[in-house]
This record gives sequence, C-alpha cells and structure tokens, in this order.
Amino acid sequence: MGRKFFVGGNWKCNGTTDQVEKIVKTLNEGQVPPSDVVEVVVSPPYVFLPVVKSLLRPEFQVAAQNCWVKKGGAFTGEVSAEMLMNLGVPWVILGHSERRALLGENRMRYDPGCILCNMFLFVGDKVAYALSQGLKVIACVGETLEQREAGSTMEVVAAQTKAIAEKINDWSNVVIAYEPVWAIGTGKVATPAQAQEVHASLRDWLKTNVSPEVAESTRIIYGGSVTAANCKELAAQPDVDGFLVGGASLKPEFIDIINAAT
Ligand code: G2H
Repeated sequence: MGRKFFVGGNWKCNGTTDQVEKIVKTLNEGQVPPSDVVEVVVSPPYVFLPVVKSLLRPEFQVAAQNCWVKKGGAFTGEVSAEMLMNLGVPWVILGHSERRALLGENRMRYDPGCILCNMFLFVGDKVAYALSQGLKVIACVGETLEQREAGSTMEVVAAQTKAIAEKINDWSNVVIAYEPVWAIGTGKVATPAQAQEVHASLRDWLKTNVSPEVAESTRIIYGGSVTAANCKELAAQPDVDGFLVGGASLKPEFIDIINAAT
C-alpha cells in the first residue's frame, strides 16, 4: 500500500482565541481531498489545543508542539505525554529545530569535529516515551547551513535519525519531518531536487539500518518555507510524502497545500 500524503500545520507560538477560531473556520470550510487520501494534522500552541480540537472538522487531527521526555511530575512548565493522551490529542511534534537550537534540546551542541556525536539523544528519548504512551510522533531532523555547506547534510540527518532508531522498535506511528534549518521561516525553500535527494537518502538509511518494510512505509515529509506556490513541485517528488508547514499554515493558502498531492 502506498504512503498516505501527510500535511501538518505547525502554528508555532502564534495566535489569540479570535485568530485561532478564524483559522479553524477557514480549515472547516476548505475543499480538501478525503481523509483516506490526505492526512491533515494541525498543531496549535498547547493552550489552544482543546478549543481547536472541539471546533475542528472531525477528519482533521491535532498535534502538540512538544512534550516532556518522561512521566510528568515536578517539572515546572512542562506538559507530559500522558496529559496529551488524556486530552485526546493524538499527535506530537518532537525535536523541532527551533527547540533544538533555541531551547537546548540537543542536550549537546553539534560539534563539527564529531558528526556522529550524541546530539540527538534527548529527542530520541522523547520520541520513545511519547510512543510508549500511545502518541503518534512527527520527529524533525535537518541540517544547518554550515553543515550543508560542509557537505555533511546526510551524515547529520542520519545521526539524528539513528538517535531515534536506537530507542524505538515500532515505526508505524512515526512521521519523519526533514526540515533543513536554513529553509525554516526564511522564505528560502529547498529545491524539489534538494528535498528529493535527502528524502531518498533517508529512506535508504532506514532500509539499511532499520528494515526495508520501515523504509517503504514511513512517511518522510518536508518542512521549511512551504507555500501554495512551491508545494506542487515538491509534492511531485517520489520520496516527499507531505509537508510540515509553518507560516503558511496560518493562512488560507494552507488549503492549497493540503491539495498539493492531488
Ligand atoms: C519549519 C516550518 C514548519 P516554515 O519550521 O515546521 O516553518 O514553514 O515557517 O518555514
């Protein structure tokens, strides 16, 4: 069976109650393919998850933008996987580059002299714990501009994926989001050929290091300045199975992006 196209909307740290209701209204009125053709998951900030979930058309799902690495407790300001499950939130985004770069989720800073360093361990632990609690995970990987220019894109992305692969056995509830850091919120989208090259290499990495079945079935989606104008060409690439959309997911053009694969 082919991989179902997946479109995620990452609203990041944006929105007021009024704005969120407006976005949901646009989503609810949009003409989109049926849910057996495209899976749509939107990710508002934590505080808006219940209201978005209650107002959103039933075939669209919601995701949190992060969760704590283990069982909840004395971790001020954190939200646990158990809480998300309790609220009926089925998905979580983990390891987004903004959290890795700005909030220290790499635990260790990337060391250019040590490409296979343990930089992604924290995210691997988070993915494993979230899955163990029944959440589905959008796990983000991607290289910085310096890493791309140094020719180490694939080594970086493979090391990040390896840190997850070492912690989990079941990939059926994981979507990998390849998000080159240099393309995030910059308006500088990867070309379809650049995206395809990394997605195909990642699939190959999964084939060699996990299994051919996981490589064939795991969706690898692209994120980084996706818009209505560039989504069709990206979606036409054989190894691009959908998108994680930031800025454009707050606008009516998100409906066009949902329709990109059809
Ligand atoms: C990448 C993406 C969504 P944007 O972070 O995850 O954001 O589309 O704004 O580049």
